[in-house]
Amino acid sequence: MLRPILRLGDSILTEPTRPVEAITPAIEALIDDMVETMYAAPGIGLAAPQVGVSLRIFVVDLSVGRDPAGPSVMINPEFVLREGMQLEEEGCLSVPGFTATVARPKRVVVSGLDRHGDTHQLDGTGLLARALQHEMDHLNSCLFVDRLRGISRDLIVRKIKKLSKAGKW
Ligand code: GNR
Ligand code: NI
Repeated sequence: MLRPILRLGDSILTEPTRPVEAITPAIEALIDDMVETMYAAPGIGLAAPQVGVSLRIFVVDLSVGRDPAGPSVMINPEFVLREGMQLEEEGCLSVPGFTATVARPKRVVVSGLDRHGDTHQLDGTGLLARALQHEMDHLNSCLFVDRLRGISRDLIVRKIKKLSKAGKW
């Protein structure tokens, strides 16, 4: 089932997230919905707060469904390693229509549970490192605009406020 993606300004995106205590049928349904919603968007990642659920879960698939290996699911993820720095363009399904250059680690290793409750790690450089860091930020109430320096952040926030006043956000 597709779930609506919340946008910047929705308070759920900035609420603290809770760890998943047990992988119940409801959690499995949530994960299925997150994958379906990510592919439909289309996007390369999606975190639970983006669909209104304050739990520590994200999904990622750089191939947007083309890779037969399927999406990666991370439940209660933690950073194992962050190294280096990259500067690339980035967007977010919760900030549609806007992109900005964001400083991110060059390589990231994240450890968490898969949908069966088994521990697994994702080790990525480039876009995967960027996506992993971006989704971890969502679990910590942080959007890419929060990582921008003053001027470029203010510009995006001002434009969104204007859109919001016009009922177009
Ligand atoms: O689809 C997405 N593309 C993307 C591109 C560069 C850096 C991060 C991302 S994640 C984004 C989907 C999203 O908003 N996930 O939270
Ligand atoms: Ni995002």
